[in-house]
Amino acid sequence: PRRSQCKIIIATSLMWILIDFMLLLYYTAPCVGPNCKDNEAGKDAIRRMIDKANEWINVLPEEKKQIDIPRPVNLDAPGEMGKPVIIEPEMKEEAERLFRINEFNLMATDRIALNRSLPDVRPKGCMNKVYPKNLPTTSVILIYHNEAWSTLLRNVHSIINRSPRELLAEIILIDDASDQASLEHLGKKLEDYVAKLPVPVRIDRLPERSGLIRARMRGAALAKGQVLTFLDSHCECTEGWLEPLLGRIAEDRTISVCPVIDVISDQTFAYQHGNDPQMGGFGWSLFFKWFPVPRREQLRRKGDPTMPVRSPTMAGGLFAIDKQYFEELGEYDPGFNIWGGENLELSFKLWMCGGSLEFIPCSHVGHVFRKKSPYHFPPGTNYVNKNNKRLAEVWLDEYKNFYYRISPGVAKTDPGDLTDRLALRERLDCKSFKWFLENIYPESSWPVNYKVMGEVRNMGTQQCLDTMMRDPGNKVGLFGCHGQGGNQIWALTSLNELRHDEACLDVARGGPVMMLNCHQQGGNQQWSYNNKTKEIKHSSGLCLDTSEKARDEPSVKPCNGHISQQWELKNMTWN
Ligand code: LR7
Ligand code: MN
Repeated sequence: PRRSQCKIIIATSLMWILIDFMLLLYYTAPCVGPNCKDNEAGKDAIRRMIDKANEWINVLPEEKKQIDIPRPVNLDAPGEMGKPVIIEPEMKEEAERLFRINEFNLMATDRIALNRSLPDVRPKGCMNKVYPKNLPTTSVILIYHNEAWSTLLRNVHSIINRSPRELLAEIILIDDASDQASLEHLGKKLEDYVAKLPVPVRIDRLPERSGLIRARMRGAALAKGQVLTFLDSHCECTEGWLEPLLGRIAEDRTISVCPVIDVISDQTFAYQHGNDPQMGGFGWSLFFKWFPVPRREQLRRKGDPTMPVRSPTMAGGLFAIDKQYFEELGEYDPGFNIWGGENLELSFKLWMCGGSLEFIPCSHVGHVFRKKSPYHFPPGTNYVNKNNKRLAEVWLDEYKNFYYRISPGVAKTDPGDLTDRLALRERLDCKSFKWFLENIYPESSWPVNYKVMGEVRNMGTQQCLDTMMRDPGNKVGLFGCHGQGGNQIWALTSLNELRHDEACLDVARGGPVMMLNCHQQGGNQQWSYNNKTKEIKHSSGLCLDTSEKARDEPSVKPCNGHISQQWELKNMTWN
C-alpha cells in the first residue's frame, strides 16, 4: 500500500507539471501566432516554452525520461502539424534579408516550436507493422557547416521524440568548421542546450573545413551504435521513422536503407509529402535525379505500398547502414572534398560489391530542399569535378570515357592518388559498371545498346545538333561543330530515339524540333537514319533539315534529297 501511495503521489505531481506546462503553452501561444505583431516577444515565448520543456524533462526520475517531451497543445501555433508559416507583408523585407543566410526562410523556421507536431504521412499498412524486440541500436549522425539554430535543434528534437529510446544510442553532431558568426549559436550555447537533453548528444568539431564526406566519416568513427543513421542537419523525422530502417538492416546487414524523403518548404517550412516513393538515378553528367518507380519494381513489390523499393542510387544525405558493413565497404573515398559525388560512390559500391540499397516507404523524414547552396566553397579546385573524376576512375570502367566526353571539364581535372581506392575495388571483388547498368538500372539513359552515338553534323552548313544547354521542353539548336562532345552528343537508340540524356527530339504536326522528356513510346520521338541518303527521317515521313527562318535551329520538311537534309552521324569512340 505504501508503494502504491508513492506511485499515486508521483503520478499526480507529474500530472500537475504537465498541466502547468500546458497552461504555459496556452498562455504564451497567442503571442507567437502568425498574427503576433511583437516578434521579439514571440521569440522569447518560444524560448521559454522550450526551456520549460527541458526543465520538465530534467526533474523526472531516470525511468520517466523515457516519456516524450510533450508536444505543444496549441495546434494554432506556427507550423504545427506541418502547416506553412506565412510572413506578414510588413515583415517580408526583413524575411528576405534573413533568407540569404541559409538560403531558406530563417524567420519562418525560427517561429516554429522546436518540437512541433507533424502529420503521420505513412501509408496505411505501416501503422500496425510489428518489429522484432531486439533491433540493433543506432547512432544518428548530423553533419553541418553553419546550420541555423532552429533547423538543427528541431531536427534533434524530432529524433528524440520519435525514436524508441532503447534504440537510440546517441546523437552525434559533427561541426564542419562553421564560421565564427555561426559559432555564436553553434558554440557554447549549443553545448549547454544539448547537455539538458534526455539522450546523449555528442558534439565534435573538425579543426578545418573538410566537407560533408569526411565529416560523416568522423561521425562514423565516433559512433557507438551498431547502425549508423546519417541525416542532413535540416531534417525532421516523423512518427515511426526509425524502426522500419533498423528492422530491414536486422533482416540483412548488407542492405543500406533510406527513408522516403519528404519536402519541407524552404519558403514556408510546410511539411509536404508526396504519395509514392521514387527511385534514385543519375543522368549523363552523373547528376542525381529522381524517377518514378518503374513497372518491373511495382510488379516485384506485388502492389504492396509498404514494401521496400530497390533503388539504383540514393540522394546521399539520409540513410542508415550497418556500421561494420560500412567499414567493410571502405566507407567513403576520403579524397572526396566538400560536397558531391559520395552518394553515387556508395550506391555503386553497394550494388556492385554485394550489397543493396532500398527506400523504405514506412519511414518518412522531411528535408529542407534549397534552390542554391548557402556556403562559400574554399577557393581552389572545382570540388565536384574532382570528386566525380575520382568516382569515374574507380567505378565506371570503360564508361568513364563516355562520361568524359559529356563532361570535358571533369576529363581535364587531376584526380590525385587513387591507389587505395583501386585496391579496395579489387579486394571487394566487385562486379562491372556495365552489370550495374544492365541489371540494377535498366532505365538509365547511359549508352548500353545504342546504335550510333556522337555528333550529328549537317553536310550543308557543317553545324551540329546542340542542346544549347537548354532543359527538356525547349527547342533544340544548331551550332558550329566543336568536336568537344558535351552538348553536341546524340544517341540513336535501339528504340529509334535521337536522345541526349533524358531529352528526345520530338516533332508534333510538322512543328519545331523540340527536346522533350523521352517517353519510350515511339510516335513523335521516332526517327530513322539512312546511311546511303544520309537522311534523318521522322515518323511523320518528314526529313530533318536546316531552316531558312533561323540559322540556329533545325526544322522538318518534305524529303527532297537536298544537301541541307543530309546529316553525318559520326560514331564517337569511347570504349
Ligand atoms: O562543406 C560542407 N560541409 C558540411 O558539413 C558542406 C555541407 N555540409 C553539410 C550541410 O550542412 C548539410 O547538413 O552537409 C549536408 C548536406 O549539404 P546540403 O544540405 O547543402 O546539400 P543538399 O541537401 O543540397 O545535397 C544532397 O547531396 C549532397 C551531395 O554531396 C549530400 O549527399 C547531401 O546529403 C544531399 N542531401 C540529401 O540527400 C537530402 C535530399 C536531397 C535530394 C535529392
Ligand atoms: Mn540538405
